[in-house]
Amino acid sequence: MSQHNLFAALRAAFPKDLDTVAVETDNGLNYSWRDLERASAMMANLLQSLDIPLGSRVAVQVEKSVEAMVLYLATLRAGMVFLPLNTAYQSSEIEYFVGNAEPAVVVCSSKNFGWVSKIAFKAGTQHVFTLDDDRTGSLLQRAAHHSDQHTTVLQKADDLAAILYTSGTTGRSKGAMLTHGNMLSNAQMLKDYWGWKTGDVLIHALPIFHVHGLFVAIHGALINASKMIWLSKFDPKLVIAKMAEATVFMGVPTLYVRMLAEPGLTREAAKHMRLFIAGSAPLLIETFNEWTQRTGHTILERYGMSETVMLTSNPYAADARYEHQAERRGGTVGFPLPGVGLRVINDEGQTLPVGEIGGIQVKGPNVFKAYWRMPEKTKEEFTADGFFKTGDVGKVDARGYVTIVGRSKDLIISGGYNVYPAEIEGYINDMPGVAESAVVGVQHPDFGEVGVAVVIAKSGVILSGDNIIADLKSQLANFKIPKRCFVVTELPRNTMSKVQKNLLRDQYKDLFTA
Ligand code: MLC
Ligand code: AMP
Repeated sequence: MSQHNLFAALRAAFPKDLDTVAVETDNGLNYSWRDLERASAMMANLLQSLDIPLGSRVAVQVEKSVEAMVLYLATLRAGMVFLPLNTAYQSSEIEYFVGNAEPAVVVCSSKNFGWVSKIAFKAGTQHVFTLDDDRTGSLLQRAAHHSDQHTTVLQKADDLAAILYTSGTTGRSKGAMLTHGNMLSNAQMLKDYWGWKTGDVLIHALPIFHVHGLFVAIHGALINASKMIWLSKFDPKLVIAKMAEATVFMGVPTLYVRMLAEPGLTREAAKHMRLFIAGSAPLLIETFNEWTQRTGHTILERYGMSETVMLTSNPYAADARYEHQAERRGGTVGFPLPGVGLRVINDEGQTLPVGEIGGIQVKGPNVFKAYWRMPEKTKEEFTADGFFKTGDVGKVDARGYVTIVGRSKDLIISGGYNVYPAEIEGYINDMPGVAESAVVGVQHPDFGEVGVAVVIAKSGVILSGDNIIADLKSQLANFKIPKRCFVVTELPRNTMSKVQKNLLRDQYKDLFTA
């Protein structure tokens, strides 16, 4: 069997001189390529010593650190499946993911060990380790006893590398199963498409529990043997200061908006940079234009999903191999990437002509295998001829540029994080005295979009919006909390009695922008 382990391909790209710097952190540490190689070998040996089968899930909820990235590499290396979890998730959210994925290993911050281990042991997990962002924790202590030599476990392209939980259209979160082949094909293609060069340096300022920071950014740098400037948290001033030593930056639109608010963002500050990439949420044309004016650089916007990694991208430069490549166009997400099939479909399932708006469907080596233990859901989300229904609504123009105009899925994207109104409504509806609720997304100058809750009380009950928000905060990840909550006497309904969310969105549209 030939080797398709994603780690093997990333490792093969390491530079000849393993003692050069691979990662430089914001607290003054330098990790060489040899450090990544040895530390991931030790952790991979530890995972294998646990006597758990190949394909076991390793669920990880830890603060951002280089060691957390090494744990990701070690998991691939050992033929296990990485399951990253947002650090904002609270116990009921973690309970669901751990119960559903049944990980053999759970790694958490030591401050959360009490409640996380309780959930994990209840779900049958045998091994719970801690890992903190100051290079401490039982994971590192245990790994220190293992050899720094390790032979990467053979994997087929179709073997599972990671599970990313995402809610999609309705119901509970679904685990999107991504294979080694999904991610390697995407990473190799993007290296070429985005013109990665020898000497490129990436500023890594995103969290590492979603596609953008974990896969697109890390794979992009590693497969090009590029150094990463590793920021534990996004700080606009620090990113601008680091631009003098870097060439590539990736961010969600909120990061660009926040950097534009800094007077230090100038052409001079950005002159060493080669490429600014944005995605995960719509980039406003105003942000796109202002960035060009202030820095002289045109942001390259691309579009992707947890289920598919990257799907479309604006061009890096005009390139004869991709006949239609031309300029980066604000307001569009560019062209389907090489190997990605993309079509726009109407409600009857017919492919629409140029310029017409419909549901976006995609196909390609990057598209995930299935939803974890949900064969019915998986079937629903694919067409008979193998296209995945993204839930995004868009159009393709005559030159092939794709524009996303909306979503058929009821989803709010806030600062690059997905928030599912149905989930929040479920929590509000369970509160005493609540008759019904609706959560809608409205424009926000910083986060792009935020949730607003509109609630009806049961007859005779007096509710307070602030109390509802406080109650939600005690149960849910902070980014999911609606920024405002209104208690009203009725919700707008259509003739079928369905709440008309479009009217609510309209009613509250200027709440944060007026
Ligand atoms: C933080 N807050 C948010 C929020 N992030 N509210 C709404 N949406 C968000 N995204 C709130 C917190 O609840 C808190 O509120 C307050 O802001 C301060 O929290 P914080 O953690 O200190 O915030 P900050 O560090 O400023 O974080 C903002 C951010 C972060 C933009 C840096 O959200 C972020 O890193 N976003 C990137 C998400 C990302 O990587 N997405 C990629 C998905 S992959 P309070 O009330 O408690 O004080 C994907 C596929 C693809 O979509 O195509 O890439
Ligand atoms: P996630 O499930 O977190 O991976 O989020 C994927 C969703 O983010 C997509 O289905 C889109 O709705 C949205 N998205 C990603 N990139 C873009 C973009 N450049 N413009 C608009 N929406 C985007």
